[in-house]
Parts: sequence; structure tokens; C-alpha cells
Amino acid sequence: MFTHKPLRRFITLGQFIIERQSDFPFAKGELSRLLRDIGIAAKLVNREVNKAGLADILGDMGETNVQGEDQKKLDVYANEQFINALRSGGECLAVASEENEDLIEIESPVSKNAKYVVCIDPLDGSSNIDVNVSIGTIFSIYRRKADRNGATTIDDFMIKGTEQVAAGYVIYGSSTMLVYTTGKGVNGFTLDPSIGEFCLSHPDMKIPEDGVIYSINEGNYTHFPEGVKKYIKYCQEDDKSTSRPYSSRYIGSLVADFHRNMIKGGVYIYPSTGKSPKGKLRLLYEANPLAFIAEQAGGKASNGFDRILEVQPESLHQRVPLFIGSKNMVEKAEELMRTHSV
Ligand code: AHM
Ligand code: MG
Repeated sequence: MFTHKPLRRFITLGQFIIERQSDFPFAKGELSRLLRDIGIAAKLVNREVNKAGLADILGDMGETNVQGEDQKKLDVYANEQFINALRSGGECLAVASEENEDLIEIESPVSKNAKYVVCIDPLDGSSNIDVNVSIGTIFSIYRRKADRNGATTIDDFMIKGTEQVAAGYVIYGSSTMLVYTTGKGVNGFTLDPSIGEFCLSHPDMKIPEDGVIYSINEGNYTHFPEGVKKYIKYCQEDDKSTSRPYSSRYIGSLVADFHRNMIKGGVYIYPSTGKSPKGKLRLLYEANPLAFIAEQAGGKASNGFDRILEVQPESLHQRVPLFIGSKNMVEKAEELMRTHSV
């Protein structure tokens, strides 16, 4: 006899965003549309990332970006896709991108009434593109202050991470996922290539309070602050009661390292080093959005002493040391920083 199995309902990113719009009584759909625009650009970038080995798109562009790093062709492509999507979507006033020295003002008739500004790292971990390792996009959305009008300036971006209205990342990995928060928990969507849609696969994500993975570029050990050296030794000590020694896992692609730790529990650290005395990662494009997600998932993000989200930005491309992941692991690292590195 033929019996109907109940169909499993799948929820696309678009449906989810619309369903959650009522979380923001003041919003009239602009934030939802902005998130939708980012989702569309992510699909286009994903398509190119997936065929990177086939198309003549690998390799250096022959130019350096504002931080003096080599730009890869896919970095440039991703940057253009996200900026174009935000420009034509009409909900964004200006974009600060890791790939552009100055902010990009969006002057378009459709953006006249836009309320939001966006910070973006269009393709993070791009040194991994040529070797087929996961890379990502990180973004962060702020509402422009109501009392400001006229041209968008850098001041519109010098806002603490606590003011983010949404943040997320896309991981182009063995599958492609978009994970985001609007301050009401964290949800993850996996791209189903057969229908070209991000589908809700990881509802209400939580980072385990404890973990057994530490992620840090130990090649820089000699130049680490004393507190970080002590924390690495702590991770390596034998103590069955606290599941130590921990495992060391470092992909060198922040989104991928963060995403793994989000799911399995762990800590990612990029402290100050001899080469990068203020740390390597950028407050606006990398640390703040991931800190918002970490906290929303029950984790923690710190510069070793203070909450990342409370750091006052002073410039667009400002760098910051980052300790992020499982709450108890970040707190242990902070304890050793306070004791040994003040
Ligand atoms: P990028 O934004 O130029 O790609 O740099 C950020 C990347 C992170 O993804 C990664 O965690 C880190 O740099 C790796 O740096 P290092 O090679 O110094 O360990
Ligand atoms: Mg980056």
C-alpha cells in the first residue's frame, strides 16, 4: 500500500528573513532586503569560487590593496559583487570594504532613503584560494545615526560593535553556508546547489561553553605576549579532568577556523606579534561581526582584556588582537593575559 510520508518543510533564507521581520517592529523591510542582497551576492561569489580552478581567475591581480597585501583576482571579483549588490539593492548608504582604502558612498536614486551602512571583508583568507582551502566573506550592518544627514563620512563607521544591527559570514567550504545574526540568536543556512537556495540547516546555533581545540599561528610564538605563551602551554598540559592536552587546529582562514570552533567548541587567537604589534585582524571587517555572532551564540570575544564589541573604532582599517570562541576558553586566556601581559 502506498502511504504518504509527510513532506519535510525546508525554509529558505528568503522565507526566514521575511518570517523574522516582525522581530523588529520599527523596521519596514529594509534590513530584510539588505540581507537578501548580501545573500544574492554570496551566491554569485560562490559560483566563481567553485570554478576557480577552471576559469582563468586564479592567481595575483598584480596589484596590492590598501594594506599592502597582494590582491587575488577573486578578491576583486567578490568585492565588486558585494558592492554592486548593495548599490542596486537601494538599502545601503555607504560601504567600508577591506579591499578599499576609503569608504564607498552609494549615490544612486534608489538609495536616497537608505538607512544602513555596511562593513565587509569580501573574501577573507584569500591566500588559501589557490590551494582549495575554505575561504569566507564577513559582513556587518549598522543603522546610520538618526541625527545625521548629508554625505556619509567616516564618522558613520566609527561606531562600537555593540551597535551592529546584523552581522554574518559566508563560508565557501565543502558546502557553502551563510550564518547570520540580527541580535536574536544565530542561524545557519546551507546552499543547496540543486535549487540555488540557502536553506535553514543550523537553527539557533550555540557555541559549546568549553572546547578542546585551540587555533593560533604558533609560528609566531617567539613574538607572542607572555600571557598567550602561557595559554598555549596550558592547552598543551596533560590534565584528563579538563580534557587536556587540547588539539591544535589552524587553517589560516579565519571564517573556517571560527566556524569549526562555533560547532565543535574551541578558541581562535590572533594576538599582537612582532610583525603586527596591534594584531593582524581588522576591527570593523573581521573582529566586530564575528564577536557579535560569538556572543549571540553564547561565546565570547575579547582583545585579551576587554570585550571586542566595546572597542571604540578610530579608523576604518584599524587592527585589533582577537581572542574568540568558547566562553570558558576565552576567559582562561584572558586570565593569563591579565596575570602575565599587562
Ligand atoms: P585576509 O583578510 O588578508 O585574508 O587576512 C586574514 C587572514 C585570516 O583569515 C586568517 O585567520 C589570518 O589572516 C591568517 O594569518 P597568518 O597567516 O598570519 O596566520
Ligand atoms: Mg580578512
